[in-house]
Amino acid sequence: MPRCLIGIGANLGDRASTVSRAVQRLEKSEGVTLLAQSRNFETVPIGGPAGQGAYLNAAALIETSLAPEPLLELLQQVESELGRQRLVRWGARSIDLDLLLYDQLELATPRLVIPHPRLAVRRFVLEGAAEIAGEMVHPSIGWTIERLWRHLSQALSYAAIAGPPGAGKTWLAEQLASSPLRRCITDVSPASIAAAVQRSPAAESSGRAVHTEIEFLAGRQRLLSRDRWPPGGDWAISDFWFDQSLAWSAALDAKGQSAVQAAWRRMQPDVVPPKLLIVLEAPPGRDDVARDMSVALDALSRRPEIGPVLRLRADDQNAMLQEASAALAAMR
Ligand code: A4P
Ligand code: MG
Repeated sequence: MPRCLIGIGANLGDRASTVSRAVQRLEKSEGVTLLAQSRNFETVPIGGPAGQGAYLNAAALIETSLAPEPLLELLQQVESELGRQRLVRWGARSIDLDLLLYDQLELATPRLVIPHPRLAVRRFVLEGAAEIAGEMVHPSIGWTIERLWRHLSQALSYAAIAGPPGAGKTWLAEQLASSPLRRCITDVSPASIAAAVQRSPAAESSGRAVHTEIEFLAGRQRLLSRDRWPPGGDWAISDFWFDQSLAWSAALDAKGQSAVQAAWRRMQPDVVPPKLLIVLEAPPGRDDVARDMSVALDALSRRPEIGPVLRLRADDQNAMLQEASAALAAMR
């Protein structure tokens, strides 16, 4: 029978009592067996209206004969029995039950997305989940819950933004970095790259386009160098992604592509990898180049070593900023 991981959150009323009543109610439901329940963790509210009380968060592991949609209906039924009201997104609630994982299933319908899209970027979810289901694998990232949890504490607080031209990467990076302890890492300027390529004799032999891409890699390597990474601070956010050259190089011939890949492989060990990769999708109505770029970046972002990825639609800037800000706050 499928094993499912349920996230539990409460920040109104008698939180501990509501959490245990929710778990008892699930346990008694037809087709559900409770396998494990985590401790309760007190957490600061992330996102939503200011002034909310602290949350109690927990996780439960169940085995169930219910299909995903009926299981969601059961969770929502239990939420309403326990007084849940839906007034504003991320608003205070007596109880929130999220379906985090349904075995290895990946599903996206208008009503239900599995794995839960914010699972990998939330300390308040992963703490309880790691306690009872550390060995479960996040099917789209390919990492265990335990590894995702360790990543939150161990990775340097660096977020990279990737996306096609015109998606709003620089705007988003500047907005996210606009609080005191954060910094924005702005991409190398195309003009300085063009000047370097102009001066270089190597550009003649390898070809201007190839050489340009390798100069971009070298400039970004300097910006992201492990050796020069300042200690402490809150997030650093770059308006580029080191690996994006691998997408750009798709337009080159085979020889050019392997030259760019070889340069990427040589420099990559020195580069700080993002703790979070934010991928902006192509805004609607963009040209084919932007769409091809999006497809290539999406494929690169799904490689097994990448870790947590936040995919955002670029057509609503405020929604994009709200999602990304909440993710950065939830990963600290
Ligand atoms: N939905 C889609 N996929 C799922 C899924 N896998 N599990 C749909 C559950 N629901 C899913 O959810 C909105 C709609 O999402 C549902 O109708 C369902 O069809 P909701 O529970 O009605 O509203 P919500 O919870 O306000 O929205 P959302 O986006 O699910 O919020 P989250 O992501 O659950 O975040 N801070 C702390 N410290 N602790 C928390 O627990 N929780 C939230 C809510 C924000 N900040 C928090 C906490
Ligand atoms: Mg919810």
